[in-house]
Amino acid sequence: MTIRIETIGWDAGRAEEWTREARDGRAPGRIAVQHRGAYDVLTAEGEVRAEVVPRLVRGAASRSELPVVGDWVEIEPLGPGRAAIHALLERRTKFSRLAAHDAASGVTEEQVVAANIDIAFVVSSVNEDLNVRRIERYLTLARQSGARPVVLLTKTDLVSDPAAAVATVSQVTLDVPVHPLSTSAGVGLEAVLGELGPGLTAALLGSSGVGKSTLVNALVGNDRIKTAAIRSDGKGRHTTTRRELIVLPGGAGLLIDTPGMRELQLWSADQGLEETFDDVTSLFGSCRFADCAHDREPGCEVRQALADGRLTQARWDSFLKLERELETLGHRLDTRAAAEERKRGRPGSRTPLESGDDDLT
Ligand SMILES: Nc1nc2c(ncn2[C@@H]2O[C@H](COP(=O)(O)OP(=O)(O)OP(=O)(O)O)[C@@H](O)[C@H]2O)c(=O)[nH]1
Ligand SMILES: [Mg+2]
Ligand SMILES: [Zn+2]
Repeated sequence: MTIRIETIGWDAGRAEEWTREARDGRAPGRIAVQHRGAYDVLTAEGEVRAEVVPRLVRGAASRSELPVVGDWVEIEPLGPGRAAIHALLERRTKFSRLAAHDAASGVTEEQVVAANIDIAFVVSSVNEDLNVRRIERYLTLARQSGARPVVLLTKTDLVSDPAAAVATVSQVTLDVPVHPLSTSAGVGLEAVLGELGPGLTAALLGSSGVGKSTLVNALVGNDRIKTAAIRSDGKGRHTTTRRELIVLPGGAGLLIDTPGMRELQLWSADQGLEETFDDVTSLFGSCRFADCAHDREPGCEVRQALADGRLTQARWDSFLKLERELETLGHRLDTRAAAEERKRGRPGSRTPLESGDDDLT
């Protein structure tokens, strides 16, 4: 089945990028699913199964330089339904976190969860799982991604006063839109579609069980993706086990469904943190001392804002926590860079790349 390649997100900028290099016999494709060692790739000629050529794997300094869902790649058709991936096109945006296996292994590695997304839907349910601190954490990475963040509050049918939940969340989202919805009741889906558009790609990001796949199915119009109820013993979480790029019917856009992340640890996101906490960081300029630590210094605007209620202690603590996490990550990255510097030149010292995934943390 052939499609217009614009349907899967190709645009004039990509066409221009494509012609900058000689690509005889090659075609553009977009990663839809990553398997162990292979990918499902969408092309104008249909879907193909493709592997990355060894040269590309060898040249990658880390796993984050290999294709992930949403990436545009250069493929060489190898016969019906098969292809080889030769190159990665420029990543315009990427939603990254600290890879989940790191705590155990001591490795500090970026995991690109989704690439080339235009919109980052931060999904949270409004019932007892609602946690504004977690939303701030997601927004920090969503703003850093380069995509436009939008918050979706699901399962409004489960609470008596959804407007109260929207109001609570809106206190920490600043200029980011917040849409309440109930997929079960069919309420709010137009607002989600309104954020999308032809050729635009949105990733659904959020904890397990908040209803990401249920929303995808509702927008696709059938039960494309398996979903499961959360039981009182917690079973029914982590239903989705892979990330998948899905083309919505009628050119409404593209969605990337992701497995719920139990723990979202920050990858480098100084800019994202600053923007997410613009109300906080904008106070710093009014402190009496330029190097104010916002602790006991006289004339501290942060302390003043905490005292007169312009800033809540919880939001200030949340900012400090995320800032410390980024600092720790920065130290780990510095240590890693120094170690790599020492190893440089020694043959065979590069960390071996594994394919496969580790979303289910
Ligand atoms: N009451 C209610 N339940 C919903 C709604 N949307 C989804 N659910 C239910 O929530 C449960 C989890 O939904 P999923 O779509 O599988 O959640 P998910 O976010 O994809 O979860 P993972 O794949 O584990 O990340 C299912 O039982 C859904 O039927 C809603 O709007 N209202
Ligand atoms: Mg799911
Ligand atoms: Zn201060």
